[in-house]
Parts: sequence; C-alpha cells; structure tokens
Amino acid sequence: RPIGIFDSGVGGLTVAREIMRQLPQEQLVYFGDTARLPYGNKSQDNIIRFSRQIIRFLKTQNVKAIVIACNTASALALPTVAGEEKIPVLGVIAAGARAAIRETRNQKIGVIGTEATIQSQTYGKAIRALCPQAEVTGVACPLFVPLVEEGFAEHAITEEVIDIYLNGMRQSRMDTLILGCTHYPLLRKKIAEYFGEGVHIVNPAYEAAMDLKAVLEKEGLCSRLGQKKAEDLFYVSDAAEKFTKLASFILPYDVEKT
Ligand code: DGN
Repeated sequence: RPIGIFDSGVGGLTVAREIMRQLPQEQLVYFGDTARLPYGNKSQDNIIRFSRQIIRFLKTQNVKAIVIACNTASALALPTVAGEEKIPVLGVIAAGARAAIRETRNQKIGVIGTEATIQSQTYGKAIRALCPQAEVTGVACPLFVPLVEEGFAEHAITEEVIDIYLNGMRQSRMDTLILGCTHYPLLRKKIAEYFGEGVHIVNPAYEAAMDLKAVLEKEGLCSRLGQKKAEDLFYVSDAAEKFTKLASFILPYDVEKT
C-alpha cells in the first residue's frame, strides 16, 4: 500500500523528495491542491475542510499513512483531522520543532512561514512544550511562495525580499532558523548566505520523513526492500502543466502528465 502525501500545491514535493530519499521502497501518492492554493491566507475552517476532502481522496487510493506536507495545514488542521482517522496522519511541525531544539545552543529560535502558520504560533507552542525556556520569533514571508513558483529562486529580487523580511531577525541573537513552509527549502542557499555561518537552518521535511519511517516501523507497515515498487502518482486539482514543470525542478526525476 502507498503513502499519501498532500500540500496546497507543488511545494510539498520538498517533503516527498525527503521521503523518497529515506524510504526508497515506498510508493507515494501525492495530491497538490493547486486550484485552491495558497492556503497561507485562508481561515482555519477552510483549511480543515480542504484537508478532510483530500484525506478522503487519498483513502480511495488505499494509502496506509498520510503525511501533511503543508506547514499551514499541519499547523491548523492536523490536530483535528489526525484524530478522525484510523491510519497514521503526520505533519511537519513537531518534526521541525524537535530538530530546532536539538540544534540551538542559545535557545533563540526563528521561524519563517505563511501568515497563517506564523499567526497560529504552532511552532512556538511545539518548541516550548519541549524546551520551556526557548525564545521563538516568527516572521511571515508571504512573497517567498510566489517567488519560488515563478522561478525566481535564484534571482536578485529574491535577495531584496529576503532582506526586507528578515533584516530584523538577522540583527537578533537567534542561532537557529526553521524553514516553516514547504517552498522555503528551495530558497535555502540564499537564506543561509543571508544569515551567514552563525545560524543553523532547519528543514522540517528531513525530520518529518524520519518520523514517518519510525511510525511505519512501529506499526509494521514498511514495504519490503528489494520488492519492485509501483510508480509514484501525482494528482493536482488544477494547472497540471505548471505542476509538472516545477516538479521536475524539485524531484530527482521528471513527472509526466498523463
Ligand atoms: N504549502 C504551504 C505551507 O507550507 O505553508 C505554502 C504554500 C501556500 O499555500 N501558501
């Protein structure tokens, strides 16, 4: 049985990519809700409704576990929807929080994400649950998503936008920064250069794939290594052409439109 994974669009492929690396024997069924993206400025009610609909669809694909790759949906919908399902449903926030705690030396942690993720303070709560003395500062960077989607990840304009959003954070004593949005790992190089060596960058996707592996092992749900796996499947609610183009940029292989 495959693993289900969903996101508001193409960004969740940064999480799919990590799962492919760490669990190469598992087949993935990915759903990108490109018709209703971005989720970052939607209400919690709607994000829960969208997540329920997508989970229903993924279950028709007979998935054995679901990963909510989208930070916004992980922040706002996971606590509600996970309790409604019999199969494991995982998000990316707890994973990112844990990694940040492990990396920080001074307990000053920055989080960047969509408006909704930052406003929900879900990362801050997850971090302080593990380390009550941690200081967490969040900054919403809503322009990063369209910059990546439009192919401007390497463009000078992105450096300007990084400076506008993150100048205050760079002046602070924070030593760890969580990339709390699916698209931001694609800006990792530029963000890391901006902060310089003193700041450790955390990509929750890496840790989320490790969580998935642990859950599959615990529940006895792992596919056997060496078995020929079925092809990964990608579904979108709109604009498949654009999705395939961006997907080929993020994934280690080309996604074909059928
Ligand atoms: N996938 C969303 C997230 O990780 O928060 C970002 C894209 C969006 O819907 N704004």
